[in-house]
Amino acid sequence: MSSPFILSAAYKGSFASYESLPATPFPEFAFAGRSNVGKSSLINFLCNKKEMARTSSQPGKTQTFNFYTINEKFYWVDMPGYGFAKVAQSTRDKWKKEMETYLGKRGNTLPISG
Ligand SMILES: Nc1nc2c(ncn2[C@@H]2O[C@H](COP(=O)(O)OP(=O)(O)OP(=O)(O)O)[C@@H](O)[C@H]2O)c(=O)[nH]1
Ligand SMILES: [Mg+2]
Repeated sequence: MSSPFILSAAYKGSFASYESLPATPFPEFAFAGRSNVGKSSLINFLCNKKEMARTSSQPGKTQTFNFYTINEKFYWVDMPGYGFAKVAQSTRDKWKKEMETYLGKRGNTLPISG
């Protein structure tokens, strides 16, 4: 890994709903934004890994909360696209609800140290 900041990065798991998220020991940083803006591509770029986060030219690729363990110290959370993914309106509505719940309710854990 060539970044001086990202020393390790590994896929942790995918979770379909806020309720299904596990308790985690690390702080979490979520990547949110319009569908197809490049959230998953940015994660791969920052980690210098081509295919850790799955990407697509079609909006609507990321459909779950996808967790990546960074530096064994925190998580990055790749979220579904906000707004106009090419999926059913009911699915977009569900993602909106799940993401807003996540952003509003997910608790902080320990601060980063070391
Ligand atoms: N030209 C250009 N295109 C890029 C670059 N990085 C990503 N892309 C393209 O931009 C699009 C973004 O795809 P994703 O990274 O899957 O976008 P996303 O925001 O995760 O999308 P969702 O998962 O649908 O919310 C893809 O077509 C990528 O190939 C870049 O540096 N340059
Ligand atoms: Mg994505």
